Amino acid sequence: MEKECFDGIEVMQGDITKLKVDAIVNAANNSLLGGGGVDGAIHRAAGPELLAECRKIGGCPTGQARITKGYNLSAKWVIHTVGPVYSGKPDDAKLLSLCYQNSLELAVDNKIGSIAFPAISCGVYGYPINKACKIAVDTTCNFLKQDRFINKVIFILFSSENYNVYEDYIKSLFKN
Ligand code: AR6
Repeated sequence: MEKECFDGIEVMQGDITKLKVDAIVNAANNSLLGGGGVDGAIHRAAGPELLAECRKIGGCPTGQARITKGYNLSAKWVIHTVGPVYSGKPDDAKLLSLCYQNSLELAVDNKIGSIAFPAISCGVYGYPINKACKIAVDTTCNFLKQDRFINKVIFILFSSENYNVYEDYIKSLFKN
């Protein structure tokens, strides 16, 4: 992994709803009608207009992404993506990688320069954080190598354990 692709990547611990970035990514479900975890937090912070806009979209397949406005959030946009429920099968990794890829593509299409991701699928959907972290970072790095429009990608982790996993993985890439 080349160092240059990490120039635009930042790892933070905290609450994604508080971030001042162009877009935050929501770990949604196929209905896009809200739920618990980060999805619930984003809908609470954005206000009811977010749910109203999501209703009009009519759902989202796993691995794909949809965009709405951010309403009461500091972020102008919310990109909703649906991660896989972890099953231990090879498709999990493909679908999780697609979540990052499709969210980043949607960001570029909408001229979004800064974007923040939570640990998609790592809560209720049960994806092991070590595996998910590698997919998140590798997919994003490969994307940033090819597309220069996005200048900042933040990975924001709720827990210190998950934050340490991301920090350790990124550090380990530089040792080689
Ligand atoms: N900011 C950043 N990260 C957060 C926040 C927050 N405010 N809140 C939780 N996390 P999860 P999933 C972390 O369960 O596994 C919903 O009900 C959390 O600690 O939110 O993709 C949807 O509607 C965890 O590491 O998403 C779906 O039904 C990570 O975000 C389902 O959950 C993701 O946990 C999606 O499950």
